[in-house]
Amino acid sequence: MSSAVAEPQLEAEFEAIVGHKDRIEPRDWMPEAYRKTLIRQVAQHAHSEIIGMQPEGNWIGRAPSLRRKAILLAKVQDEAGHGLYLYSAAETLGTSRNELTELLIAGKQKYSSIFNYPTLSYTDVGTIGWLVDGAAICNQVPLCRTSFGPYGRAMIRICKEESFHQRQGFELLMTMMRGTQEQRDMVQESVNRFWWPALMMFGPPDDASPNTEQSMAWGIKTHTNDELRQKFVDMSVPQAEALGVTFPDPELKWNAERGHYDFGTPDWDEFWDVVKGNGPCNAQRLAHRKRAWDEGAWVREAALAFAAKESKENHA
Ligand code: FAQ
Repeated sequence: MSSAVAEPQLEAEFEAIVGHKDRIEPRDWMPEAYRKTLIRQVAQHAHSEIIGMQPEGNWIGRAPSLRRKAILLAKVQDEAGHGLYLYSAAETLGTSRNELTELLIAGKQKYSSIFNYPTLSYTDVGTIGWLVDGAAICNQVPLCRTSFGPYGRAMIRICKEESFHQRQGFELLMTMMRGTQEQRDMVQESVNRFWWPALMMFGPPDDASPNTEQSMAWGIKTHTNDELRQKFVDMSVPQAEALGVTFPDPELKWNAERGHYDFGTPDWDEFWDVVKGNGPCNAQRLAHRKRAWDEGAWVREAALAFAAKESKENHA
C-alpha cells in the first residue's frame, strides 16, 4: 500500500478511534506527532518514577522502626517497577530504555519538578506519600483511560500501588500527629514545604500549557492541568482537617458558588526555574542517576551477552 495514497484514510481511521475513545495499539497507524508526544510524556513519567526513588530511598537506612523500613522498602521498590512498566510502554512506540535514559542523563528529557526538593527528615516520607503520591493518583487515575493502550494498561496497576503509597504516608503523619507537640510541629513544617511544589506537579496553568489542547484532542490527556490541580486541592483540604494540619495558603477557602476551594497562585517562576534545572537538588539527582547507570553498564552487557549465547545455542 502506498503511504502517500493511504495516509488520509489512515488518519481518518485514527481520528475515528480516538474520537470514540477506543484505544490505539502499537501496531496501529498513528501520526508521527502523536507518537512523539506520547514518547515525551511516557518517558518523562518513567524518569520521574526512577528519579523519584531518590528522595525517599535516602531514608531507608535511617527508618525509625523495622515496620517503617519494610513499608518504605516496598514503596521504593514499587517506584522502580512503575518506571520499568512505563519504559516498556514507551518501547512499544519504537524507542528503547537505553535511548531514553541517555537522553535524561544528557538533560534532554525532563522528570517531575517535585523530586528536585530535598527530604529533610523522616516526616517527609509521610508527606511525600500523602501529598506527592496523592497528587500522582489524581493525575494518573484519568490516565488509565488514555488513548494509547500500553500506557493506559500500565497505569491501572501503578494507580493501585500509588493508592497504598498514599495511605501509608497519611498513616505515618497521623501517627506523628497523635504524638508529642514536637512531632506535630515537624508534620506542619514538612507540609508547609511540600504543599506548593505538590500543586506544581500538575504542570503550568492551562493558559501557559503548550501541550494540553492537542493532547486532549488525541485523548492522551483527559483533563487539563488546572482541572486536576483543583480536584487535588478539593480532595486534600478535608484530609488536612482530619490530620489537624493547615496548608500555607491564606487564600485557601471554600467557594460555595463554585462548589470548590479557591486557592492562591503557585510561584510559577520557581516552577520554571526548577524545570530548567535550577532547583535545590537537580544536579544531585541527575548525578546520582548517571552514577547508577554507569555502574550498571557491566550488568547490561552481561545480560546481553548471555541472551546472545542462549539464542545461539537454541538455534545450533
Ligand atoms: N515537572 O504543556 P505542559 C510520580 C513540562 S508522579 C517537570 O502542560 P504536558 C509518582 C512539560 O513536560 C510524577 N516538567 O505539558 C511518584 C512541558 O515540557 P516539554 C510524574 C513539567 O505534558 C510519587 C512543559 O512543562 N507524573 O512520579 C511539569 O501536557 C512519589 C509544558 O507543560 C507524570 O509524569 C512538572 N511537574 O502536561 C514516584 C504524569 N509539568 O515536555 C516516586 C504523566 C509540566 O514540552 C515517589 N504526565 N512540565 O519539554 C502528565 O500528566 C503530563 O505530562 C503533565 C504535564 C501534566 C505532567
